[in-house]
Amino acid sequence: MRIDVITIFPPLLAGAFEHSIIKRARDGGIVDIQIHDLREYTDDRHRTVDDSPYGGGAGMVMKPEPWFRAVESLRPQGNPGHVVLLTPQGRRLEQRLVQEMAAEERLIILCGRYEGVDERIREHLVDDEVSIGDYILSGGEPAAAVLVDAVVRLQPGALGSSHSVVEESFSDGLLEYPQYTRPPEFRGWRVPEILLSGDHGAVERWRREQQIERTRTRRPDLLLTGDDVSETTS
Ligand code: 9D3
Repeated sequence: MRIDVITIFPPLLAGAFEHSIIKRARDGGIVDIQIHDLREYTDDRHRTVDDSPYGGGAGMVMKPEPWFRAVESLRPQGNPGHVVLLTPQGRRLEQRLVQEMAAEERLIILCGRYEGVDERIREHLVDDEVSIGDYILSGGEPAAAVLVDAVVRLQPGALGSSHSVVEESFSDGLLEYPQYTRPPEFRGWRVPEILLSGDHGAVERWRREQQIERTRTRRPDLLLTGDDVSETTS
């Protein structure tokens, strides 16, 4: 899969893709991620990407020309790619949407800034608009890091063998059970005895109960909708 991200702050994103699972996926040729500076696609001396809004009002609006030039230079005829604008007005990101994005051959992600982008960008350049949730960010860059991370880990081979895909397939959209490691007692707090018992059947049942109870108290919405956050496709 190929992912292009266009931003006025490339350094804000570069580090996000240089560690852990994304780094391994890039090094292994599973995904090709390229970050582009929007200002490289301006043509004036000041590398202007924004201007004041027609009709008046506070703040600045991102100009259309640099965005069109950037996207058009990234997709020579025949390899369109799915163009996604990150914006508070977009479709709310959830695992189902991540799966949809992960199935694309090519993603071109646009990170907005300022008060917004010229509407012609949405109408004539963008295929899809995505928000990562109802809170205010300073721009689309943190949202791009989230989207890329979620999409890359769904690419075949990205997770490697250390990741227990089988176990996750049983989670069925429930929250995880409590986990413990050594020591068996820390500052007087003991690990639940059942986990030390060696009774694997009892451990399984306890974990399942914990998952269901935890989901019921913390995220009852997950039980109601039947949404499945499992990472497996089978
Ligand atoms: C304070 C400005 N707001 C006035 C109504 C609108 C606004 C514009 C631009 C709010 C935030 C932003 C910058 N955010 C994003 O570009 C963004 C975002 C977000 O803020 N929350 C969740 N997902 C996303 S994706 C892109």
